Amino acid sequence: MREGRDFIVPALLAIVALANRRDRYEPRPSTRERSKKVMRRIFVVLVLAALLVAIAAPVAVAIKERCDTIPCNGTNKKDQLSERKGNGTTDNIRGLKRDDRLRADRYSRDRDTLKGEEGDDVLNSDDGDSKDLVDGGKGDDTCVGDSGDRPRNCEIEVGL
Ligand SMILES: [Ca+2]
Ligand SMILES: [Ca+2]
Ligand SMILES: [Ca+2]
Ligand SMILES: [Ca+2]
Repeated sequence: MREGRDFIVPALLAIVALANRRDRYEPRPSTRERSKKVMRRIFVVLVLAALLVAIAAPVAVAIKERCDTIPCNGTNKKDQLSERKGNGTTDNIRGLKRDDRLRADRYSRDRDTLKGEEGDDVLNSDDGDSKDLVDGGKGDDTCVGDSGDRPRNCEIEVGL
């Protein structure tokens, strides 16, 4: 999607340049022809403006941050979320769709829940305690944790 957008803007600029191009050998147009041309140009500009507005419409952007809420939800893009600060802070993090990285390995003595949901996720509850739940959901998921943490739907389990 992003690659597509990067391509669209230069393409639109090229179209504008073409629309504004003057043929050097063109005979001088009559006033009527000129006003026709101007109208056509205005139309092209309006269409392009509408397209640009559509492209610039807000879309969900993947989240890459430390959570500050419970539950802490990602987006339907590739998110990287880590647990809230502090030992004993219970977290509940969901990646939603796409391939996410969810981390609850920094603080311990808590009861964290990590849910990857759709996509190939990497979940980490390797915080030294054995009270966490890691659930990969659909997809090929990798779960890293402590012996005693509860793995669900993990295709690859490390330390669990
Ligand atoms: Ca936590
Ligand atoms: Ca996601
Ligand atoms: Ca753990
Ligand atoms: Ca998953």
